[in-house]
Amino acid sequence: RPIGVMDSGVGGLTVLRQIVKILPNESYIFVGDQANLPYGQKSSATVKALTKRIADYMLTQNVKLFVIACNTSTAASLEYLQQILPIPVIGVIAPGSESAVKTSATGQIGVIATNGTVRSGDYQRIITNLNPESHVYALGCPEFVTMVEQGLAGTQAAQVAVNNRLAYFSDLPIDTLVMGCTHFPVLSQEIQNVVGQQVSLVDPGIATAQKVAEYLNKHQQLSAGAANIANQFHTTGNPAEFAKIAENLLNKKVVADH
Ligand code: DGN
Repeated sequence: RPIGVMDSGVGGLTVLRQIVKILPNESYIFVGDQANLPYGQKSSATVKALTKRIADYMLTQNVKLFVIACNTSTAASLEYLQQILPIPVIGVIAPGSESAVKTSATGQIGVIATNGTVRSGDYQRIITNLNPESHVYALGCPEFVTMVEQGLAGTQAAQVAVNNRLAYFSDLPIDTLVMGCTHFPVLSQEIQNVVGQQVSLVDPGIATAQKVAEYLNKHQQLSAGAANIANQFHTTGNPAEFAKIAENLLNKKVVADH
């Protein structure tokens, strides 16, 4: 049985690539809901309904586990889907928060995300629950999502936009910055360039992948060998454009359909 992974767009592939790295024998079904992107500006109820629709599709595909590889969807729908789905559901915010708390020496933690995720307060709440001494500075960076979807990572224009937005952190004492939107690790070079090497970047996809592996291992649901791998990529947007970005991110040939 495959693992289901969803996002509003290509961002979820940054989580998928971490899963593939540690679970190379698993099959995956990835859904990018690009027709409805960006999720970050929509109401929580709308995001919840969109995520539920994808979860229902995943159930028809008999997935063994559902990964919400989108912070905005995780904030809007994780608890709800965990209650109603017959399969385990793993989101990215708790793993990202745990990893931030482990990474930070000072407890001064920055979070960049969509406005929806910032508004939910989930990172702020989970991080300060884990370490009451910590302080979270959360900033919405919605334009980063568009840049990644347009394939602009690595360009001068992207660096300028990242410089402008992250100037917010220049006077803040953070030692750790959480990339709290799954699109953002695509811009990690640009982000690191602005905040400097003294700030550690956290990619929640890494801890999320570990959580997936731990769950499957514990429940003896790991796939046995590489022989039967069958991966599927679906987008509600343009399959050719999706595949182009996906190939860059995953470093392999990707065929996507609608
Ligand atoms: N990749 C999504 C996230 O992690 O929040 C959001 C992208 C979007 O739809 N704005």
